[in-house]
Amino acid sequence: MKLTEITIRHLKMHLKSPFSTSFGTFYDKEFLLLEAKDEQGTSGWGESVAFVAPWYTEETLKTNWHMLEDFLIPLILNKEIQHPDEVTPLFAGIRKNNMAKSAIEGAVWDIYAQHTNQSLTDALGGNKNKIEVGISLGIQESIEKQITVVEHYVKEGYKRIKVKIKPGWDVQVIRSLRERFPDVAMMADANSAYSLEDINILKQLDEYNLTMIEQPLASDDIIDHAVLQKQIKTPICLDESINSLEDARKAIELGSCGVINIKIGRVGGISEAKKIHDYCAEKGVPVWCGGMLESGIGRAQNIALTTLSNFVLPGDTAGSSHYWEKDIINPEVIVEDGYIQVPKTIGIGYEPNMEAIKEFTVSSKVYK
Ligand code: OSB
Ligand code: MG
Repeated sequence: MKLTEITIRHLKMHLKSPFSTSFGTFYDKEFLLLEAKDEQGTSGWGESVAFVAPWYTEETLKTNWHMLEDFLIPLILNKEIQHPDEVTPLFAGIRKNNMAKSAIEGAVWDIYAQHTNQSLTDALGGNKNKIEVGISLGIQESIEKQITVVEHYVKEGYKRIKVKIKPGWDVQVIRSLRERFPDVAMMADANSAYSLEDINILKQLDEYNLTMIEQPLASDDIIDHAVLQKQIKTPICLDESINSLEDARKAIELGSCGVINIKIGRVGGISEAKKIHDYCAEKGVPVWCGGMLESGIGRAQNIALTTLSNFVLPGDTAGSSHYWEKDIINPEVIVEDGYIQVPKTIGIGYEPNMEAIKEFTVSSKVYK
């Protein structure tokens, strides 16, 4: 295939309820949606998961647009591509900017799946008909409210509950939740809010039978996480620290984590995500698919990725209606009893809803 035209759209979608983390609160999701067309007129879709502000990683919506327009699109337009695995090497001369790269690579995977007449799941070698789903819940204004919110999603059947923690909103919250929900699979995500100076807090969290503690320490650290992992029995899950297969290899060799959260955008695309998955499988390290409050396009890719066999823990791939009044795909992603049925149709398994996409588009530009 050859990409002959790429459209970047800036979308703004309102979140049904605000989402609060240790680094800030989201009220809306603004992101870049990318549509690539090849010489046969096949459209493939990709989503950049970069946020408006550099809170989670250094990438933002605007830096992504800059990278796409000035570097990545010129590198890929009209280049002959046999397989999506060729996209990452094509971008190798551009450092980092993984979320921008991933938006194009995802669209290439979509076109590739369509050209080879298969679902993205089959194109990736996935082998599940349904996937288990967990949910990530933001920080609430009181412990009572947090308990009420968790209870709602436990009742909906989500297979694992993740709560966000930050200094001052940690041990007491987890203790209260554990007392109320003694048997629920539960985990905490700190989004890098602690340091080794807080080891006493982290050791207290170790007492509540959490499935894992996600990214307690600095976003670029694997050394201190290794020190911490030796002192707590709860597996550490790395999110922000893992941006490539190389990062995963080093973290596992150092003993910095027992679990890895794989996000397609953070690692630069589906091919790299698959490589990390394969490496972790070989090393006996379980993985799961994280979320970035994606629209249906990114969510569809997450679902396909999760069908790979070492995605043994429930991901943060909640249903469309948890986030939005209306998603930008048809049908929307539905979670029932904590499962998503994996679509078998050709491509990403969901149709872009052009009307909804138009409604949420703030600006757009076509490159050819
Ligand atoms: O750390 O996993 C995270 C959302 C935004 C930024 C970072 C994270 C998250 C989530 C939400 O936890 C997962 C989701 O529901 O998409
Ligand atoms: Mg996280």
